[in-house]
Formats: sequence, structure tokens, C-alpha cells
Amino acid sequence: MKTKAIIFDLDGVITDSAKYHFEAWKELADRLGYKFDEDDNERLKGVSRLDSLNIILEINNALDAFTLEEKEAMCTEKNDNYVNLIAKVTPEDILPGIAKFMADAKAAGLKLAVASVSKNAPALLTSLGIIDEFDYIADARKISKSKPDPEIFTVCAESLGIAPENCVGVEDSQAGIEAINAAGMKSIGINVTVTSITPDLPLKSTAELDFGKLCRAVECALAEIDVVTDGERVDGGGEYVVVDTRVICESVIFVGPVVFVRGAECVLADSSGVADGDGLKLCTIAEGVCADLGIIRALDGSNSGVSA
Ligand code: B16
Ligand code: MG
Repeated sequence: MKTKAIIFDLDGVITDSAKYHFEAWKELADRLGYKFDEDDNERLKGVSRLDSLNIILEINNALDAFTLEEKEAMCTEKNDNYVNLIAKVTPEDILPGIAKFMADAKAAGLKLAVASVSKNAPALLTSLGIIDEFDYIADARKISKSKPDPEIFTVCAESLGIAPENCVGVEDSQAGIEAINAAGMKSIGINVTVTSITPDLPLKSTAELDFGKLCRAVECALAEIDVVTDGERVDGGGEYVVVDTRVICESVIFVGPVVFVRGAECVLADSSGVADGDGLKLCTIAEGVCADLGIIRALDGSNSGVSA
């Protein structure tokens, strides 16, 4: 199963506008005398404007204190604050690693989409100078359910004409990771504060995005896996090489911390490193993939040696 599309969240992934959303809400909350801090703000990431306001009101036990009209006026005030803050955004504000990651993916023939529930997304992408780089940009006005609902990611996949299992989503929020996974896609998390689901590939920052590693990781993770039963020898007794997989673990989704390799076969073990014990999984991974990952080592002369 190949990755055919990358679907990006915008705020906090392509650019650091998440901090401007926080500042804009903070300005409103301060004026109203309401509590609102960075921890509270985590709950707002990926959430629509009105839903965000309702979370702030709920935190301050004021959910029922305003009419819808008053809430809409507050949302307008927050948005005015936000629009002022993003007015100075330029291409310099694209987060590290994003431009190369996008260029590499495009060069490999992948489609790119944006799944942002922000109604300011088109303006922001224009200021960043990359609006024409995407094959599809979801229209936030037509999305009825905020993340963690998968709607926006599903709409992106459908509009690109690519099956969800061939899509990888990139998000900075817990709600976004839940949305990606609920859509049936693999998720890359950028510095996500995990409160429920862990991203399939958690990264600390966009600077760690590496398109080559990602493709190989997804191919690897999706390779057919058979569970080897308790005590069964995996190959009739050949020598195995234990590879230090710290690097691999950072890039491979669903792979345990120890990998045993023999020729084109890759045996994934649990952290105990017991090659023939409980929970051992055996899968065949294309030789090229193993070589790309730098984990093939010649054991029986059938492969030229490439060692991690
Ligand atoms: P707007 P994303 C989301 O964008 C933000 O994370 C969230 O904080 C914001 O409330 C929402 O967009 C709506 O934005 O008020 O500009 O329409 O993370 O989905 O790119
Ligand atoms: Mg975001």
C-alpha cells in the first residue's frame, strides 16, 4: 500500500499561527475577565471558532451567559484580533522542513491537500506564498463538524480521489490526530500534547519531517505481517543480526524497538528482543525497503552487506 497523498493541517503545522489564535483569544478573554491559558488553548486547536468560544465560556462557567448573537459578536472580535496578528505573515513564516517535505512529496508524484478548519486558511496560505502548491484546500465554510470528527480529512481524500488508507495526515493537535485516524489514515503528529491517541509517527517539530523516511516507513508498516507462535523458530536456525533501531523507530510506524534481519526478511520483535518468544512477528519486506532503511546485513552471502 503506497502513500499517495499528504494532507496538512495549517495552524501549527505549515506555520506557527496557532500562537496567534491563542493571543487573539487571550485578548478577548482578558477583556472579559475570563481565565484562559496555554493549557486551555490545547483544547482549541483544530476546533472551529464558535466551538472554541464555547470551550472558553465552559471553562469559566459562562456557557449559558450569552445569546448566540452575543457569541457571534465575540467571535468577530477574536477574528479581528487574529487577522491583525497574521497581517505581517510572509513566506519566511513557513515552519522549518515544510517546504522541502512538500517539494519532495510533489516530486514523487504525491498529491498535497490542506485540512484546516480555519476560514482564514486561504488568506494565510496566500501570505505564505504557497497556495498554488496544493491540489486541494478544504473549504472550512463547508465543513460542518470540527476535528476530532474525520469529516475534513475524508473530504480532502475524496476530493483528491485517493483512498484514505493511501493518505497520511499531519497535525499538531490531539483533536486532529483523532480525526486523521478516524478517517482511516496514518497520522504524523507535530509536538502533539497527547491526551488520548498517540500519533502513528510522533515528531517534536516539522524540522524532523523527512519524506524519504516516511514513505519507506509506511511501506514497511503496511507489509504483510504474520505472527509467529510461541517457541517457533523463525527460519530454521539461521543467524540473526540485532540492529539498533533507534533511528528506525523514529521513522517506522508500528515497528517495535528491535529488528532482526536476515536477507530480505525482517523480523520485528518486542522490546525483549527474544527472537523466538511470545509476540514475535515475522514479515517479509521488500529488500529495497530494508536497504533504504539501512538494515540489511549479509548473513548468508545472498545479499550484499549494508549495515545500520
Ligand atoms: P478561524 P487548523 C484551526 O485551524 C485552529 O487550530 C483553531 O484554533 C481555530 O479556532 C480554527 O482553525 C478556526 O479558525 O477562526 O480562523 O476560522 O488547526 O484546523 O488549521
Ligand atoms: Mg493545527
